[in-house]
Amino acid sequence: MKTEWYLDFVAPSYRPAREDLIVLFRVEPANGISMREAVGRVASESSIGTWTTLTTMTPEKRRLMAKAYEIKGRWVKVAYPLDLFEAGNMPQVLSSIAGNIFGMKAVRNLRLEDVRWPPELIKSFKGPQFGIDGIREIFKVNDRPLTATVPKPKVGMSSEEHAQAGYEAWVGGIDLLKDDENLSGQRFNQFERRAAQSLKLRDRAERETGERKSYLINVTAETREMLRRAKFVKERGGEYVMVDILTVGWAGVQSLREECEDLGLAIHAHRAFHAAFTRKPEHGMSMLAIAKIARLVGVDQLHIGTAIGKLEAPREEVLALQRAIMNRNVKSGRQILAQEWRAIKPVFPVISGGLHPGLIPDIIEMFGKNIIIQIGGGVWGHPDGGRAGAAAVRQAIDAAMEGVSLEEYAKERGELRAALEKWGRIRPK
Ligand code: CAP
Ligand code: MG
Repeated sequence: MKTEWYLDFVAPSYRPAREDLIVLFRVEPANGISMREAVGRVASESSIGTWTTLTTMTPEKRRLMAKAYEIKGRWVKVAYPLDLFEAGNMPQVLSSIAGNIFGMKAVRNLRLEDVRWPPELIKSFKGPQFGIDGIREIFKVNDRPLTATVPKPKVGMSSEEHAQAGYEAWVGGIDLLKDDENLSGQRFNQFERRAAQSLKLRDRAERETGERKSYLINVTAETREMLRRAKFVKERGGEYVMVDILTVGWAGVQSLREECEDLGLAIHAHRAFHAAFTRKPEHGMSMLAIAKIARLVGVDQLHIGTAIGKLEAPREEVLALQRAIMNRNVKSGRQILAQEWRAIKPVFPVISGGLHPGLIPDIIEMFGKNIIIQIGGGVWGHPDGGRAGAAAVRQAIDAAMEGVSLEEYAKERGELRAALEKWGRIRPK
């Protein structure tokens, strides 16, 4: 009597259909388990199977079986029939392709590396409301990176201090004030007070500088509260909400995306928590897969790393992330599946983490100018304060865009000179 049917999910000669969802997995079988047995278990457990044969199976149900169809070393591609998934329901898709399988005894390690999203599923998600062109339209700035800063210390300021820091940074030259990922509505910095006061000073900074300014206010909270906070931001004249996409979860992000469609608010996505499962190449889920989900669900801006800052991110990985969220069509590559994005708009890449003016030319040289550069400590650690730190950031960008060395540019610009004297070109650890 046959007690298991895992190998029924292995179909090396299968050629995926256009409407299949395809996942690229890295699979490390447990001792005593062959690669075929391991990939059969992955395809089975993530589609319709379980540990043993079933009396309830019918030919009709078998058409929902996933198929492991390409095994190369530790890498396998699994094709999933479209009917396995509910259109527009990201949590359900991930409960399937990124659910139980990570805990199976049959695999010592398992990593979900990339997902090729089929056209039918892509159509069921909103994608970014504004995209890069829409964001640049708000600021009327097309010839340089946009800039953002987070007041530091990241939490601890009162609403008044936070708003004042925002004013200093805006008049110093920064485009976007940003809340830190763990700032929401603490007792000493209530959300409504911070929003109201910061947006009032934003208006003043716009009048004084003649430049558009905005505020990425963090609405991260229980979902209904997030929607309430988004409405509050709209009433106060804000253009954005910021959300920690992984700690609120994809259902929360989808609800916020729906609300922001009605309110006409852009979404800035922070990815705090990602390194809990993206950092190890042998187990978990790649930031590439996360970034593509974020684009599908519909954020307008997304942190993707710096390659040279304080947080771990190999240069090639960050560049691949940038292509995945910006390009209309992504070519297949090493551990990357080809992806057509059809009508889904591009997402603005945010380069952030351990940056300061001395690193700006390297960043622009690596990622180009169609990026947002976020600098926290590199502004608020400036010897002459946040306003000077903001000015130094803009001066470093102007130098890079004019092809002039920072040192040359700093001869006539004290704020940049002071930043270079403090940090030079150091790359934080
Ligand atoms: C950067 C930051 C951002 C990180 C997040 C921080 O501050 O505000 O959260 O960039 O990482 O809290 O560290 P600094 P990533 O500019 O002072 O480093 O962008 O890789 O998601
Ligand atoms: Mg932060």
